[in-house]
Amino acid sequence: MLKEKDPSILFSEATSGDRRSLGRLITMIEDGDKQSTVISSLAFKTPGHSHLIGITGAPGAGKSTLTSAVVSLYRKAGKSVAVLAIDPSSPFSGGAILGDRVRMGDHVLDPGVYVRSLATRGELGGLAACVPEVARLMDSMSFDIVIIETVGVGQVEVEIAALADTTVVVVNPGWGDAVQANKAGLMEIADIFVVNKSDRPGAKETVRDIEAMLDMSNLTTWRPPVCQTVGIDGSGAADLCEKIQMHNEFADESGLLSQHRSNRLKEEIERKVASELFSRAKSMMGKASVKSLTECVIKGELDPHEAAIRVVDLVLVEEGSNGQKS
Ligand SMILES: Nc1nc2c(ncn2[C@@H]2O[C@H](COP(=O)(O)OP(=O)(O)O)[C@@H](O)[C@H]2O)c(=O)[nH]1
Ligand SMILES: [Mg+2]
Repeated sequence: MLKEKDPSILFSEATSGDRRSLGRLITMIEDGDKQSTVISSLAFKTPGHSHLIGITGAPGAGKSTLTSAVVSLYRKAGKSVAVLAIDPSSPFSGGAILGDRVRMGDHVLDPGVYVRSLATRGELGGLAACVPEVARLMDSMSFDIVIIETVGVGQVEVEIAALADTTVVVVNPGWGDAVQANKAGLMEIADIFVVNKSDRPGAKETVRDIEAMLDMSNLTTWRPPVCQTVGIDGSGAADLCEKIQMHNEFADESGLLSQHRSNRLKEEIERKVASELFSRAKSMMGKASVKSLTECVIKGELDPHEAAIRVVDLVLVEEGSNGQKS
């Protein structure tokens, strides 16, 4: 077993470019390690200037392929890039997803690129809570660009995708895809649409469908542009990068970016409060006072909701008395 190092030592090693230390820090955040609060606070105190880009869409839409193409362009422009791939189906924890490793193959040896997959281990809610922290760690490591690739199905994934400064929604040619994206709630979070696999028939029609959907929605400020790309040969990737840049500048100048970031912080606190309370309440379940409440519910003397309220009250009372002691 590797002895865990002090997170502040790992942090300074990671800052000076040690990728193993960076990897270990991420694992600690992923695992909800006790030390992760130290990492969070170090990262928070060392802000960088990253532009956080979310790339989302159905499995197989070409997100990883497109990400790789976009990374090449950023590298040509001299920007450092971190890619966080979130794959709910990945059986691996901490390692790179095999397919993505292949698609990101051109970049593995490039010191200006860091690719890491975040595994969910069945607990997507937990992941939603740790993604902002990992993204902030990447920011404090001074990456210019941080890309989060996530599958755009399911509420939590859509939530993760919406964490980004700029959210790119990837669809494929075919009417069904735009409709699916709409149903999954991706229309609302998209800052930019991409019709990838535009080498296939029906791309123009899909662009038109998306434009029609946009015409029908009440857009107030930014109208998401619709790009066409071919991930496998990189066509359209430069146009996508340009649109991403345009969105970033627009969001920055209009105040949308700082408003979005403030909302994100607020949501992050809410999520943390919920998970803190949950774990504290859970640790109370074994206590005699809670056991007797459970007994009352089983006997039919108390309903489960009332019992739950009393458990929460007990947690808060306990916190209060702890506070007085210290
Ligand atoms: N024809 C075609 N195939 C593509 C394109 N982009 C990606 N693919 C292929 O689609 C498959 C899924 O791509 P991947 O990037 O793994 O999708 P992800 O699941 O969204 O990350 C792979 O076999 C890619 O080679 C494209 O523009 N055109
Ligand atoms: Mg992928």
